[in-house]
Amino acid sequence: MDIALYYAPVTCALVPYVNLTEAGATFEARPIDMRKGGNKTPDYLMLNPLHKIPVLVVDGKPLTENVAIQIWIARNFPAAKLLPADPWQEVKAISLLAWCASGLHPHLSRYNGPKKYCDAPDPEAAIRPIALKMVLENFQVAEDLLAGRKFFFDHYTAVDAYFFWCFRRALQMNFDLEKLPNCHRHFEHLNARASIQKVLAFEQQVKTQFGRP
Ligand SMILES: N[C@@H](CCC(=O)N[C@@H](CS)C(=O)NCC(=O)O)C(=O)O
Repeated sequence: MDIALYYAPVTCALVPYVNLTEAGATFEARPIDMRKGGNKTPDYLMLNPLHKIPVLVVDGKPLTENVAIQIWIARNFPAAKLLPADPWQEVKAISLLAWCASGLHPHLSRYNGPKKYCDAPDPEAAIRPIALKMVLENFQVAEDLLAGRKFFFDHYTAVDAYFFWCFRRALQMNFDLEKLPNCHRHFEHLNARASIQKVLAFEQQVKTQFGRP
């Protein structure tokens, strides 16, 4: 099986990179420089007409959307237990993956790029406080789920990497997250994991390659 992952630094492509690594999969990460429009070239648009990263290409066939990508990895590398074995717990995990993708990520995107969502004179002032409120409301759900727990489920699952990425983006945007000790603990614990350290090293390598600090 030939697996390629289209990846860009800082983006949610971190999640499949981590889970492919957790799965022990052999894959080629193909870095895309979004600042130079690498996700809008004709070749990339053939893979994903919506110019989003990540795309997973399996034996030449592109798969978009992080939720589907994580499920594909979990199904094809069952030994890694990236989703819980119990059927109910499995769909609960898929529910949390979908929540990261459609509940959390869009609010982070709105905070990060308000101009894309608002044509009022001062988009940052109009959008950011609302987006921040929505992110914090969502993080509170995670805070409750993570109370007294190392992971969202009994062991590491794909959900942990996805939530790690969401929380990392919020930290990078300097949100005040002081009132979320369980999320912080989860973040620090994940941060020490070998798969996360591997993607962070790769991210730095790609940034250097792209001439960024
Ligand atoms: N729903 C998509 C969202 C992916 C997404 O928004 N990716 C961002 C980076 S984190 C992106 O590629 N943005 C560039 C663009 O929209 O042109 C998924 O879950 O895979």
